[in-house]
Amino acid sequence: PAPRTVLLTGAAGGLGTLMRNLLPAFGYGLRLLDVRPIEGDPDAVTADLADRKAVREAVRGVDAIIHLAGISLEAPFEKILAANIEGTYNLYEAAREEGVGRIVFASSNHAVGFTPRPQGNDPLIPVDTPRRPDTFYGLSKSFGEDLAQLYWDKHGLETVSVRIGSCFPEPTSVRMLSIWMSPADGARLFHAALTADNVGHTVVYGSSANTRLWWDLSTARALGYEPQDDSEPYAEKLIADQGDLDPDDIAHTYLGGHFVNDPPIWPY
Ligand code: NAI
Ligand code: 15L
Repeated sequence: PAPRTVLLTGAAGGLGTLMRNLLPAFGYGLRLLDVRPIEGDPDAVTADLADRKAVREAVRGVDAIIHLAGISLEAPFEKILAANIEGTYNLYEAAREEGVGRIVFASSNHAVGFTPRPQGNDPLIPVDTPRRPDTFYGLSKSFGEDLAQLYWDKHGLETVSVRIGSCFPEPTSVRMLSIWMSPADGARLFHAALTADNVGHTVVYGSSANTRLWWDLSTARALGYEPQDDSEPYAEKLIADQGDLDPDDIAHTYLGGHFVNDPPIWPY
């Protein structure tokens, strides 16, 4: 049966806020969790993923989990270790103990961020391209994908790992023209990931049907995802304002864009 009750971790964040507004229209009842309080939802769980007891209580009784919580940019390794690596482990352990059947994991393009972006007639990047993290952050997403594989092989806990491009209301850079996922397409993809049969551990890229797409959406489409949006209407203005991608600029050369030389400056 399709999941009805879904735990949304990271619900106070940018993507979490978009999804908690969009997903109820698909019929889900959402339980929200974040380390930051969520105004307007007295039932939201305010807890750190480090708090195993709180995490276990939060997963109890849900049909599935959308796991967005964590540090979402480059940061010092110790911070990434606690929030993204140990935090994701704590969530998977809680899900296993409570018998939750499926997790949709917010992986990232930065798990493969040091892959050269396609140019000219180069083929789209497939999901089985070797992982090449561009940051400690991307490394934590690579870990999350491996953790998901382990929990499928060993415990039968299913995951769809979504290597999200950039999910914001509008694309704001030339790179984002290639990797943008509109919030509406994001909700469609999460819905497909929650409802497709027999996903085992499936890795997909998360983006809209962009004219300038860099990667292969076939595994996402195989879940039943049908993207409706394309960043192309934003292209002319963004390129006029910012200039086109420069093949000699390292920050324009790889899938991960500027992350390949971002310092670990996350402030928290
Ligand atoms: P965000 O930084 O706005 O939200 C992350 C949320 O996680 C925050 O509300 C934060 O309080 C919470 N959080 C952090 N550490 C926590 C912990 N230890 N325990 C409980 N909650 C914790 O990030 P955004 O953009 O909403 O991204 C959500 C997820 O999607 C992240 O995992 C990010 O890596 C991933 N992602 C997002 C992309 C995007 O385009 N927005 C692209 C690729 C991946
Ligand atoms: C990510 O993984 C980040 O969480 C998000 O904030 C964006 O920066 C996105 O990647 C991107 O690559 O643009």
